[in-house]
Amino acid sequence: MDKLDEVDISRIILCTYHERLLDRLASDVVIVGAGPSGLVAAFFLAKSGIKVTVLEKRLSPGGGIWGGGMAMNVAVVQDEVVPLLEEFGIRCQLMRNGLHAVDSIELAAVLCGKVLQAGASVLNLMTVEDLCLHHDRVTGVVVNRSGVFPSLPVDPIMFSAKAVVDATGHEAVLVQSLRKRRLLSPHTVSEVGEGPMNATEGESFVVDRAAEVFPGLWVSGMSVSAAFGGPRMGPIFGGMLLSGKRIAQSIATQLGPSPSSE
Ligand code: 48H
Repeated sequence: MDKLDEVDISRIILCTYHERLLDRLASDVVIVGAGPSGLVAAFFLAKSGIKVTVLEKRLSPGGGIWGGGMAMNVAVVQDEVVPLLEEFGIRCQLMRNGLHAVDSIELAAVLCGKVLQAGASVLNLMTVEDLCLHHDRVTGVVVNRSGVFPSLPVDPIMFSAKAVVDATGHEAVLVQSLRKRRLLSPHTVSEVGEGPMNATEGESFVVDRAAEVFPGLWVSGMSVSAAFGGPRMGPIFGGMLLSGKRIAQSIATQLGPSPSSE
């Protein structure tokens, strides 16, 4: 093996990463949270030629997928989701009553790979701490390094986008940031957050109600329940995947056929 230059290795990381970071300061769509709904949304947006950047606060993208139910790495999905899994090349096994078992690790790993191959960029260890607003419209997100925020007095930077998706799961971080400033109409959002478990209603809710919650801010996945007061559904993931697909279609329609990025 040839002699390796340790500084070259560091130089490659620095150049590649910072080139990517600079390119991603302006996107068509920023998705906050790389759970099942955020990843599926990113895939379909990127596939239709939209410049999409996913910001994830943890080291590993995948959100709640890895843990399946109660840290048993099996994800359950319903019949309607099988064509979507087939599109990704993810295997599933029919178990009973229209319910299928999927290996959580395969689900998370394949989704991540497909998102990148479709052209989206995923930046991990990025904590979105706030939104940027201009003239009552969300124009981007305020981001700090995970580990830095909130423990050190370091100011964040900003990533701009024409549309921002809150896909942060139960926390609904961006919805909360508007809610606490009383910027969301009590007629459109719930004050109390998600409701008790009802798998059937919860699964339909996150798909049917995935929408723009404030000009420029969209919700998908569990954030939909948290925003509009829908039931939680427990460890079933079909609704999350379909919610991500639905929001991608709605955003693509709003942005138009050939969005331009600066
Ligand atoms: C950057 C952030 C921030 C932040 C959080 O929780 P997720 O898996 O979200 P969904 O909606 O795609 O899927 C929900 C599902 O996993 C689930 O919890 C279900 C079905 N529960 C049912 C029930 O009854 O309990 O992923 C959200 C992602 C995670 O990776 C977070 O780390 C990330 O968002 N995130 N990223 N900045 N401020 N906050």
